[in-house]
Formats: sequence, C-alpha cells, structure tokens
Amino acid sequence: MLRTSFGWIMGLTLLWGSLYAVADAPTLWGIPISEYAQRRAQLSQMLESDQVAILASENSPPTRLKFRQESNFMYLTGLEAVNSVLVILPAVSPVGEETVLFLPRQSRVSRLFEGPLPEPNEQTRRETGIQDIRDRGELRAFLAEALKAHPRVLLNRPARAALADTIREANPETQLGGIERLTAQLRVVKSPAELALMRKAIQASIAGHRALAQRLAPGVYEYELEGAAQDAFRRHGSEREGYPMIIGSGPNACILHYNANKRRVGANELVLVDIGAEYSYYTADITRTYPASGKFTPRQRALYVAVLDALKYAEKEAKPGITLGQLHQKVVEFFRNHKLRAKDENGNEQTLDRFFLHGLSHMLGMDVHDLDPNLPLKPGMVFTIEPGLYIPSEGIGIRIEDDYLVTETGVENLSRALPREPNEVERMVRGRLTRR
Ligand SMILES: [Mn+2]
Repeated sequence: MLRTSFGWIMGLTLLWGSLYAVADAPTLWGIPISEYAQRRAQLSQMLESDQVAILASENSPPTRLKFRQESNFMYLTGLEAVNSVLVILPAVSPVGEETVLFLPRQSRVSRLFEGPLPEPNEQTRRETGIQDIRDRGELRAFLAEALKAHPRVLLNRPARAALADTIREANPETQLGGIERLTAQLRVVKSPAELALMRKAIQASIAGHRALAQRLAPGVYEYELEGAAQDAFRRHGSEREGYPMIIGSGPNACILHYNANKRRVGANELVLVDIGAEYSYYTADITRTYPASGKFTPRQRALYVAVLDALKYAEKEAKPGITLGQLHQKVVEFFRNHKLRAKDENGNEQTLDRFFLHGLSHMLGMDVHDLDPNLPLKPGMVFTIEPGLYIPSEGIGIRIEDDYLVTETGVENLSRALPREPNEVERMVRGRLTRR
C-alpha cells in the first residue's frame, strides 16, 4: 500500500529502475553475471576451511579444434578462456577473496589467429564481475602461499591433467581430490535462466527430429538423416550437438551407443534416433523410434506400445522424493509383468525386462549425462526418462526418451511437443512418403 503521492511516485520510479536493471543486467551466455557470482559464493561456502577449489579451463585455442569450455569452469565463470585457472577459497581464508581468476596475456600472434580472448584487464572485470583477476604468470607463487593454509585441493578434469604436478611441487603435503561431487550438487537444480536455455535446446532438438522424420524413407543413408537434423539444429541457434547423434536402423538399433551412422535404411525397418542439440552450453536429449516405411508392423507396434506404456508409467511415478534408481526398478518390474515375450540369443522365451539393458534415467544439463549427486528428486532438477527394448533375434531396437523438469507435485514433460503416439509417429514419416 502506498500512503502518499510522493511515495507512489517514488514507488513507480523504483519499479521502473528495477525493471530497467533486469532488462539491462549483464549476462554471459544467457546467464546473468550475478548468477555466476552466486554459484562461486555457494561453492566457497561448501568448502571446508583447509580446502581450496582449483579449476582449469580447456587448453586448446578456439580455432584449432572446435572449442568447448569444460563445463564446471564454464558454470563458474561464463568464460571461453584458454590456459586459465579459477581458484575458489573457503568463505574465511587468510589468503584473500573467495574468487581469484588467473588469465594469460594474449600474444599478438594468438590474437591474429584466434581473435581476442579474455585477458587480465578492466574489460574482463566488468564483463565477468570477477574483481580479483591476475596474470597467469602469478599462479605458481600464489599457490605456494595458498596451499599452506589450504592443503586439501579439489580439482576439475583439466586441472588434474595440467596442474597436479605444479601443485605437488608447490607443496608436497597437498592432498588432491575431485571437485565434481560439489559442483554436481550446485548444477543439479536449474535456475530460471538455465531452464530458459534448456527449453531452447529442446526446441532445436524437436525441430531436428521433425526434419529427420520428413527425410526418412527406405533407401536413405543414416548420415543423410544426421545432416537433416544438424541443419535444423543450427537454424534454431544450436552451436553443436550435445553428444554424437545415434541414428540406428534395423540391427544397428540394438547397439546402444551406435553413432557411425553409415548404413542404408531398409524397408519396414525401425530407425532409432537419439539426438540432442546444445544451446548456450545446455543440451537436450530426445529419442524417438520411427518406422522407415511410415507404418509399424503389428509386432513392431506391440513392442513400441510396451515401451511407450513403460515411459508413461515412469512419468506418473516420478515426483519429488523418489531417486532415479527407484524409478528404474519400477520400470524393470513393469517390463517383467508385461504379457509380451521375446526370444533371447539361445532361442528361449523371456519376459521383456530381459531386453531392457540400460539405466532408465539420468540428470541433464550442461552435459548430456549431467553429474548425478545421487539425491532424491526435488523441484528444479531436469532429467530424462528413456525405457527401451533391444531384441537382436528380431532386428528390433526401440527407445523413447523425453526430458523432464521436476515440479512441486510431479514432473513436466519439456519435450512433449514432439509426437510419440504410434499413429502420430507414422504420420510424421508418411508426411514425406505421400508427397513424393
Ligand atoms: Mn539420454
């Protein structure tokens, strides 16, 4: 309530000011820089007083290989820097502020070949909001001092490869460990800004599936389908795939991580398509299984419906408090109790659980198999559900996978815009066949 007109005007002014600030808040890769600061502060608070976190960036300069920053370094800095090191100290440390970033000075030659990279200067301080940015050359002396107060060191993957020796030389008493257990706890719950990026990744992936289904017909090569999906990904702003595309026709659908994608699709075969676009460092992960000729055989359809029913069952059971392991067990039982049977490699009839060969779910985020802190589900987590059946004796592999956000009461299927009912999936493929 506003008591005076002066207060009312002040209120409007403040509201306008804060709206303006939100619209104008500096971001890196779609995430406000204040959110990166919050992540670093949270990690700092998780550290015990004798611990220090040391995260290195990837090392290859952007133009040699197509560059992707290591996920934990990116999560905490938003910077595509190379040969750089982020040090996070516990909230109370005799050594200094909680965040110190070491960046190399760029050579003229590097600038010519790689373009400008972040350097230790005012511009980088402004763009990242990190105040204590130092020259990479000062790292060794800094560590010699810091490791005395903090002998337990937590490293990310590039730091384990590049800095373990330097750290042991600086202080032989040091104990080295991984940072991943802590960053997993931070990364597993997504902020609104992260969810917005994940929705973009999912949109691009759905466009990829639709383009691929349009292209599918007996006689096309798996790699043509890959190209169709890639084209749609890029048109939707995706920088790259979150993982190599799995496009397995016929017997290839039974090879769980098949990604050679070089076989010619035969008539009446199933094609298993597991693809995910990455958008601003967040990836989707969506699987559909398409009938190459636009129509499932009766047997294919019966098995497809069994997998779809397993997915719908898991969707209903998924809610805050359950673990992914418990959800997996429920689906194993669902398949065990299913009336359908199939033959194993020795020709013996088996229940369907015998043909469900991988985990039901995994966390999803900056990495396709995002770090799993092994916690029960809670609101804000994003994960997949992907039941599958693989029956080599029939040349049939079927998987259906959607991406879910945990809500207060259950889950929201973020990829529901992509059809998965058998009639709709047939229509997606036939759209192409009838137009020829
Ligand atoms: Mn998956």
